[in-house]
Amino acid sequence: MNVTGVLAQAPSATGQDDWSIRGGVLSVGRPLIMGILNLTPDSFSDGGELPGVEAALDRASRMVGEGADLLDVGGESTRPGAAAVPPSEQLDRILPVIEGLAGRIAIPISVDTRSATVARRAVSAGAAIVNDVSSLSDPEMADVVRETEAGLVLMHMRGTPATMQSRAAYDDVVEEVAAELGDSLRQALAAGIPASRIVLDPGIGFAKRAEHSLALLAGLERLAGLGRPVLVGPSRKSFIGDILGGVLPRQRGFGTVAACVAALLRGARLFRVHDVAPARQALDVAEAIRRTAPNGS
Ligand code: HH2
Repeated sequence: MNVTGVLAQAPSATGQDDWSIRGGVLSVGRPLIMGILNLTPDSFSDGGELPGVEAALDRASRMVGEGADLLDVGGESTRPGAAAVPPSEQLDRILPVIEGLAGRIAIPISVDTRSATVARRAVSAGAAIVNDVSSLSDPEMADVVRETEAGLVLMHMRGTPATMQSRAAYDDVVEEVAAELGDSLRQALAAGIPASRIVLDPGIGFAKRAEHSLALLAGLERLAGLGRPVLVGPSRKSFIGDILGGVLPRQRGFGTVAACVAALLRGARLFRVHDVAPARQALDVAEAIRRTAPNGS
């Protein structure tokens, strides 16, 4: 299937630098950093690090101070093999923090969930974006996003976190992910969600082996060609550990920064990371170099 230009736009077309979210518009004219706030006991790199609301609010304030543009709040780990967490449990984890953040920080909050129930409650509590790693698999999710006017991250995955690694088989990973993300984009548009509210994510590590994640990061221009800004989430993921001889997730900070910079130079505009300060420095410097290059890329 030919998915080039689903929106009939060249990558630089007017409007592609803007992301409409609930209550405003974010410009991706500069690289945007989405700081990760995992309120989970079992996330692959930082599970259990933020045991109470105060610890979470402190971490959030620190990330804002370090230059985060968005905060992504999640109550469910989606690491390979993880089981789904019931909506009520996700809400118990995230709502007090979103409510606390809503009056305390000036940057938008996204909610990392596959559940429409969780998304609706989170947006009511102050979230402005739904980050759905399952790309609208919950039949109610498109309605929630349309009705609340939230921004939407559509991420590529096959199956569920519990099953996805058995489906990491591709002949041409870049073309297949572009086609499948294009299908998700069309589904969202058909459900009445405006293109201006959507960003696209190749789903690094989701139904991907290390070679697939590398190929996708190297081939991001193809995804940018779908006509919406591209977000990447390489932070601390296993492909970095594989390259570096098995270093543990918390020691993958420099590798994460390298992946973000490489992704920026291939067309990504949003970066989901655990460690905001190094990503901020690296991306601002890389962006300045990119803009100075003779062809601006
Ligand atoms: N990765 C994770 C979770 N959510 N969302 C988007 N849009 N893109 C990603 O790559 C992405 C994501 C997994 O990372 P993490 O939150 O650190 O781990 P866990 O799922 O174990 O909580």
